[in-house]
Amino acid sequence: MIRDHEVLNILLDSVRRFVRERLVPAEAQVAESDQIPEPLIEEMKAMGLFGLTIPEEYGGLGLSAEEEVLTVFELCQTSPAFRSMAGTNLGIGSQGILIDGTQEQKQTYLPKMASGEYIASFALTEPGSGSDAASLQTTAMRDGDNYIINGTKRYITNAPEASVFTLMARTDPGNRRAGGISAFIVDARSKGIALGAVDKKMGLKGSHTCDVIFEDCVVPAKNIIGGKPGLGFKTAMKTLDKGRMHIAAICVGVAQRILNDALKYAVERRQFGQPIANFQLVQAMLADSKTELYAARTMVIDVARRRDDGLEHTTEAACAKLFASEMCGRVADKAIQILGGAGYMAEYGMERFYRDVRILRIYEGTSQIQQLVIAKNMIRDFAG
Ligand code: COS
Repeated sequence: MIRDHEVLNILLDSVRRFVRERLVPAEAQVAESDQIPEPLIEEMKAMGLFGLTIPEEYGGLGLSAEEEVLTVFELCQTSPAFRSMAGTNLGIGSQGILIDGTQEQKQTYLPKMASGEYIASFALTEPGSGSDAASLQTTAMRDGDNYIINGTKRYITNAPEASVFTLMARTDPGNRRAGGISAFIVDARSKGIALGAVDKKMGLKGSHTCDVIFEDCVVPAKNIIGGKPGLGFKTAMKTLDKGRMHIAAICVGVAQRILNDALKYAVERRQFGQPIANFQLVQAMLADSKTELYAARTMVIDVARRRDDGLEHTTEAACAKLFASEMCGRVADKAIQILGGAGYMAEYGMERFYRDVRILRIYEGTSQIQQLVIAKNMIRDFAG
């Protein structure tokens, strides 16, 4: 749903310009230093990029899902590390509170996330619990008006920068599956929280992950999202429905940038006395990439419209994430092939994209988890 085309176009134009003039020139430096320069982060905050998805009443831009994905397409015409800096505030870090939080929780946390004053992180994955999220072992034991948290969370995006965690922990030790899990809002400065070393990753330099270790960390009981224990797994799953649509939009944006660069190279690079874009085997790679990119873009917009219309979209979000992330990997692979030797060399930047996009098929649910979600829902719907 696009509420006002004119207003949206102004936003899209300014994001496009910011990406072209400020972020693209900084890509190599960010990859080299593994750090996004502070002035760029401040500019992102000032543009409202940390609050795109947070409603206006809490200080955000309150974009509809369709407006959000169109904005993400633009924001991701550069290294996806930049989006990642704001990404947990836009998605998995804030959405649990937005979807299931109490009015007081929303009022306390969302304005600070929208402005970027707080960086929010989503702490679900553990050393022993990844795809099987319901098996998580971090415990939260009731103690008067508090809960005492113990356990380790792993690969937590933006944890080194986080002010607040949306944490999933087991409040009912007698229930080893989903129903025993609650979601908490945890202040990152709480006693009993330690951070592991920043992970050394294959790509996405400038975006940081690390372990978060909870040792007798005291969290007020009023910080359970929604106020009721036992609903945390569902909050996490609803958050991931939104997150998967968002990741699919990233895939479309980055794939578009990769394909633009590959096309430019193919038109400019000459071999056998002519541009390599004249050769049909190169054209086939360009055309196949364009076709599946268009298909993914169409899927993402459809999921967003379903979400805006209040329709069920768990299956469609999983389909879009599955297709778009696999598409992005294929487009990056073909782009390396089109660039040939240059594609393999760091100075051209394409090998960086190739490494960066690999995570898109893994986080917020691997491709195999998306397949499971899709098939499970198909079978459930068939049974009526
Ligand atoms: N929205 C609302 N509720 C949902 C839901 C959704 N999208 N998906 C599941 N639920 C509910 C189910 O309805 C069920 O509720 P009831 O017990 O009341 O029936 C409950 O949650 C448990 O669901 P289910 O039995 O399907 O859970 P499973 O343990 O089988 O796990 C998968 C489901 C595999 C899909 C889940 O663990 C998952 O998404 N894993 C990947 C985790 C992930 O993406 N990690 C990345 C971390 S962020 S980088």
